Amino acid sequence: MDRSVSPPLMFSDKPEFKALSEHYDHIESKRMDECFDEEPNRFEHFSLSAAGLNLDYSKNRISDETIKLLVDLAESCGLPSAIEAMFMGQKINLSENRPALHTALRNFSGEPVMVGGIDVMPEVKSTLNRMEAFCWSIRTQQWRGFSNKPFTDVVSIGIGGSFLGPKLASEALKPYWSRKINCHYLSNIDGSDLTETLQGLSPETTLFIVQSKSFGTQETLKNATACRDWFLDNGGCEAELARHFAAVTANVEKAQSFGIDAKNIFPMWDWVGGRYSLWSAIGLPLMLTIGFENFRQLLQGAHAMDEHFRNAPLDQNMPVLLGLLGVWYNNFFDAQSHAILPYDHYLRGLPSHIQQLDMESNGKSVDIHGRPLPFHSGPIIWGGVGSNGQHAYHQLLHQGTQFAPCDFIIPLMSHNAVGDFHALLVSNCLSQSQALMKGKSLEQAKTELLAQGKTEEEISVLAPQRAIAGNRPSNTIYFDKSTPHVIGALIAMYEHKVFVQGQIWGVNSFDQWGVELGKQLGNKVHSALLACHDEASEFDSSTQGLINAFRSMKNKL
Ligand code: G6Q
Repeated sequence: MDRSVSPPLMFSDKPEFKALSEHYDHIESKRMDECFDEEPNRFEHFSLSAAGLNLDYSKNRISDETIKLLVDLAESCGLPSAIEAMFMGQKINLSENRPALHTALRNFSGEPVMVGGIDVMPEVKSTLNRMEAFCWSIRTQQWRGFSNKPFTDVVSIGIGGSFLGPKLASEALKPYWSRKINCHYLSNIDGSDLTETLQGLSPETTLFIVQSKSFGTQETLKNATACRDWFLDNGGCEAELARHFAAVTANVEKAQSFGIDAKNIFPMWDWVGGRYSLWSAIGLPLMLTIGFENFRQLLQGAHAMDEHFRNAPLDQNMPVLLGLLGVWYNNFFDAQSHAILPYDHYLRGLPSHIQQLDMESNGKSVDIHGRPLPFHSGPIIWGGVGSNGQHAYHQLLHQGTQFAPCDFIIPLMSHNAVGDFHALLVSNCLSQSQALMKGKSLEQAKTELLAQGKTEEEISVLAPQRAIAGNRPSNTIYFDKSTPHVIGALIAMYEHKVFVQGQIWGVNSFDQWGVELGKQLGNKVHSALLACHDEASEFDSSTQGLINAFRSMKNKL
């Protein structure tokens, strides 16, 4: 960044923001159901397909003018050149002085990607080849456990970005699992997670993959050590550790000093952020269960979305439109959260992954020039699988004082055709977005109550409680089936949506200083919990009081 040039205007100081604010005043009172009445082809008009995904964004509080003004805003915030800078490997992660190049991990274009004058693609490809060979030897049972039995279980040990993406993709692609290899994820520093994960596994047939970019994360190292102890205590021996432990890390030295054989260590690069690392060797446990070809399909789906994001005009660009719609609600309608609602059992992990991706990337209150933001940046991301959510938190979506735009996500075909189940699931999904949009008028509520024989007095109290305002926006993302290609495209689409928003708000979407602070503080409290005697406290009275409570319980055991 050239510090001699004064920083650009923040997005809220730009004339394009002012134009949108004025437009908001006109459109705010407009009802979407009226728009649908007035525009018979609104669905086709506000629909888009890319990389095997379809987006219906017609149930949004928008007109053509809204999209035009949002695109003007994106242009004035330099989005097109920022997209190019990311793909070209420029150091867009300014606070850590490095590129953010997850797109290189799924780059099938044949084009080089230069970092510091060196093409990273040969190393990316050779790592993928190594992963393929590793995967092949395990899946064809050439590589076996210490008692010569084939591997039946893989335990992935990692947390945060080294956990949520692979876990989501493993669950999403369960129909593609080889029946011979099960995949388990161990993340939390919680003896219960460890115990439950190892329950029923045999050291003879279990492969552990320690997944840590830094190889310095407390939870992961503790779990890895516990798994190694379990292996050694249950028939394994030091000499056989190399057969049963692999690692994915940027810190090869630390992995080796942990005891992992150099030939079983797969690289990570500093230009891949944890939450963007599914596409790297961090995807190894997934590859072991779904096979190399399906993993490649996942990468290709993501690459197809990358190509779309890089080349489509902004007003026909899926991640751009989703990002801009998010900005529209966040900064003009004052929505402070966004719900991710997959109607697919296999996609139940999607809200957690998108939550990390979005909140860790754009949960920032200072821009890349160090200026405090006078507006809201990343929203709270939450959600869960439908239709379960309909019987729970959807109430707030329909009638709460909080306003949360939603993404409904649904495959048109199920992997498990059971009677008319899928039609029922789809009908729940479609009727929810319809209900959010249309609501139920006070008049309708009154008519219903009248038909039930209620008195005027009762109706005046009950009808407002039963009326549903509607006009609540949602996107519907639908596709033929949850295939590896589609899942790759879907995850990449959200990655790029987050990038678009970060660019508009002017924040660095690729650092995470708050998460780093948590890692440092945890170690100090841990030492205090284990101390045998009181030392001068460096903690506030609440933290010290809680430490004391733990220690006195420990002393009673
Ligand atoms: C992701 C974050 C964070 C990270 C974990 C694990 O973008 O930086 O979630 O992935 O803290 O870190 P390691 O992979 O270094 O163990």
